[in-house]
Amino acid sequence: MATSANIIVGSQVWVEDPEVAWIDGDVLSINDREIKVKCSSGKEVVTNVSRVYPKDPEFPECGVDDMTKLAYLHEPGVLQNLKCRFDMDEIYTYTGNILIAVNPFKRIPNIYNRDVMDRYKGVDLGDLSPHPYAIADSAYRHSFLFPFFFMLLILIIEFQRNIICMRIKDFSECRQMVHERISQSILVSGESGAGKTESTKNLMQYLAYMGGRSGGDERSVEQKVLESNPVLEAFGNAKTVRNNNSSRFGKFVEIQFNEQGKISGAAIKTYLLERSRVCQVSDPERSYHCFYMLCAAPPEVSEKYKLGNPRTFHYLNQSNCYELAGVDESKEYLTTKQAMEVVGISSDEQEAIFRVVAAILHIGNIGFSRGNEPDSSQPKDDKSRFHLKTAAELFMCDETALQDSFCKRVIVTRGESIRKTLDPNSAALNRDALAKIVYSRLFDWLVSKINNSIGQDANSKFLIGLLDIYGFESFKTNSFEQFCINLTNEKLQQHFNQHVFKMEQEEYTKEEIDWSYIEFVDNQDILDLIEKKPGGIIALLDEACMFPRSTHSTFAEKLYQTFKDHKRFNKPKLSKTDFTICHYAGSKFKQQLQALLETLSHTEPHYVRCVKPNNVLKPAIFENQNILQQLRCGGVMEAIRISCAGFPTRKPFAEFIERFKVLAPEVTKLSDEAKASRILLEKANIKGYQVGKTKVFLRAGQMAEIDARRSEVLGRSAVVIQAKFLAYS
Ligand code: AOV
Ligand code: MG
Repeated sequence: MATSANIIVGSQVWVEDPEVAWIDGDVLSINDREIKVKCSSGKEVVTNVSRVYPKDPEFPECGVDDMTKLAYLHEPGVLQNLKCRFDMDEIYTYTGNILIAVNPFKRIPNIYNRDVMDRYKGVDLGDLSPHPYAIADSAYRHSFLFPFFFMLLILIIEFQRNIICMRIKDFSECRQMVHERISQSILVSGESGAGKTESTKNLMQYLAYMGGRSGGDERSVEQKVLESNPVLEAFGNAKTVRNNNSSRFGKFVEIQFNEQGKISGAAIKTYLLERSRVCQVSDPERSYHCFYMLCAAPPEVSEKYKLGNPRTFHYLNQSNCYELAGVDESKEYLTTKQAMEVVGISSDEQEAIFRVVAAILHIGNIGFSRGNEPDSSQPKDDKSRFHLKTAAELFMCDETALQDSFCKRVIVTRGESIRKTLDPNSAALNRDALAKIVYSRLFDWLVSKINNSIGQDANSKFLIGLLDIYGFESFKTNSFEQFCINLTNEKLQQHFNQHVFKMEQEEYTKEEIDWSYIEFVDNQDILDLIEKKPGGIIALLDEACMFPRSTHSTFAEKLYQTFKDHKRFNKPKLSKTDFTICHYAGSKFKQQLQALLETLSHTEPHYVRCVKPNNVLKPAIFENQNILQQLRCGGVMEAIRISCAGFPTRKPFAEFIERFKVLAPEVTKLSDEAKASRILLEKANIKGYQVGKTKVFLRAGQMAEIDARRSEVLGRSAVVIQAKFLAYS
């Protein structure tokens, strides 16, 4: 008794399971729409036939390296494939031209080195096993396929916390240089700890290798670019609950190339370093790595800075976490110094940097008690006075001036400045504010120092931009920062939606191709709610800021009134000032964001989607539910569906005819290119293709078929080593 085309009693199927998402089993009986399945766990379940998927009885033992090769393309199939590859340490899998990277949480030997880079050099995407090198190679080579230069962008987008503010330099100029050519971009995304930074480093490593000069000069531009990573990570990364090495800043690296395709300069811009972490850490997280390294430095160093056990410092001991498994902080200190050396930071400068880092720890230990006058404060005891003195020495400033900066406030009125004393609480807040500002200025100084040392090539011929930002954020208390961060993510998600979904559909429509539209989640309404002029939240906030009497509650009241019927806007029941926006996953800022999106809209994107297999950050644990959630949120499932259901491979008639004219040389005499293309397709015995107004549209895998025919005709080996399922337009 058959219920649907391919499920009968005895069939192997997948059924939903609350624990493992999908479990396999055999169909025991079918009764109208009800189906009884004996699961491989031994459990018997009865479910509706619409909730059961057929399982591929011929599923290859080692899976497939491209999802588009799956015989049955559905969620359980995708999950089974990722899992069986993950179990064999095959962490990369294509879905068409999207690279899915599952974080192994362990070093997989011999997959990132010079030999491997050599192998990927100049090889078409899909001809070798999936790898970030293949993505970087195809992007790099595209710049040379087209004789004149274009801009290449690599974007890292994450789905847990996210920041964006950037300016794409001279983009219009680049546009002119590229003429009609389409720029390339690689978008790397994933939640915190999914492996975005590691993936970017792999992409950078490959680009540095391709764009590097031979000779192996330790201080070449590409070496400096690569070594900027450990330096920035030492000062801008920290252990969080989600990632032991979480990037706490946004970063845009623009790599400049000369005519020969060699790296000739680079510019690094950083955004919104998380400042609060300097003086506030919650268990089991840590502050920035540099603090712990410096405490673990050789004794002569830590003595010079009067440091020691990190447990003795208030800024570090609010959390019980001091060590990182597998990390030797004293070694990290030396490694960081070496990297600083490579990027051009002199020993004197290193000394100055570490003095500031140490001084911050010391000021954190200054406690305040009430002073002699009412509402005044002073260091509370000898210990506090010792730390104040040490901090002043390290900062090389006057001790009294430093104390005043905590305990007094200068109020400037018309032409007059008045000093007001502060109570102990306010003094402590002042102290923390100073620590945060000094640290973030130190970070900015480091970045500008690295930039000066690497140098800019004003005459560069093309650029490669790498943007490493952090994803959707949701904390117990969410401020304006999170609002901006999440708005950015929405915009980037929209970009992804647009490219993978809207563009596909628009292209089909433009080419008048028969296409049953697949619905996708459109987040335009959220963006309108926030950004629309006039009337959006930001416009209302601007307005509120101009009224001196505005308060949190008057602003909130205005929002409640304006958006009371908006389906994306909610007022929490008991609050008078909070509001919620239901957005996809569940900051100058705007102009910069606009510039990024403008740039992106002119690029041909490639995607790397990083997946975090578990929340305990351990190898060999593959949590189905968790992974599925990431694949769904990031739009990967829809992307797979669209690219496979549709016609992922497309070629303009002229290019298609040029490539395959050997199959029927007479077609070159035809003026009707569509007809000529049809003849070639018939000759190659291709079924189910579509011919649009200007392009040929092929189903996944068909390009490989025609290529095989062409090889046969050319008398070459007809064996296609590995089918390539996505050709570039
Ligand atoms: P993220 O950039 O996505 O998080 P990372 O790139 O820092 O995540 O990766 C987190 C950790 O996972 C790394 O420190 C490694 O231990 C491990 N890891 C990731 N990719 C690989 C790989 N290919 N091979 C081996 N280990 C890997 V955040 O910066 O928190 O969003 O803001
Ligand atoms: Mg990161």
